[in-house]
Amino acid sequence: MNAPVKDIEATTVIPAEPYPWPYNGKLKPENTALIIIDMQTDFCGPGGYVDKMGYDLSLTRAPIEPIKQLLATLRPLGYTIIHTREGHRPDLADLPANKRWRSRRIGAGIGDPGPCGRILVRGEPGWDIIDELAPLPGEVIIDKPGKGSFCATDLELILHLKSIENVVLTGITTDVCVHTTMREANDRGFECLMLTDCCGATDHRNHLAAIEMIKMQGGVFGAVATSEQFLAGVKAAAGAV
Ligand code: C5J
Repeated sequence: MNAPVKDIEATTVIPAEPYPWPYNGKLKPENTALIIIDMQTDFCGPGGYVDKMGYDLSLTRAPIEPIKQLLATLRPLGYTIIHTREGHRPDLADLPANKRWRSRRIGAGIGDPGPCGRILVRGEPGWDIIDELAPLPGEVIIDKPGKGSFCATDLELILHLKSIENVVLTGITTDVCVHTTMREANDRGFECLMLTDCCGATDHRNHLAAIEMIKMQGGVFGAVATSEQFLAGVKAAAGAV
């Protein structure tokens, strides 16, 4: 009788900070999801919510090209791709009064008419994901009323049903929706990686600060890397199977 063969599982890690990611070396298309957060006209297009608030759109548009490159590699390899959209029901039943009040105070009232339709309202032109990063048929889209992608959505259920363990975070804005989602995912036991060049904030100092926060305490919410570092790991993992 032949002796049993020990299964040696291939491991791949990304040279991320503050530790090589993922912690267990298990980076595979079957257990890893890319989440692209809120790449909507309202957050990075002319006439949208962020534009109306007077912020520099070049900061929130910076991740478009790097995310496109990421998709070009991950889609054919079979990684799970998830898109999110922040927005509210047309009757605003899911819009907290204080969120509306604060936005109106600075001249960009959520639910009010703007150049791209009603601001942050589902179904309006400004709420759409930008054409450059449009979801493909079959990719998951999560509609969320808040900053975190787990609050009042079925994201956690979907990740579990797809046996996802690793979550790669991209999109806008680094310090708000991306950070909140990373914190939520980390608390739920997902192994998180933020890709720094695939995120952007309305203030570059906040983008940098949000990255630093992740690196504290040995990686308090996970780790950070560039898309170049991540894609090198993905390609190595693909060669290892
Ligand atoms: C914000 C977001 N900043 N997608 N939303 O209101 O980060």
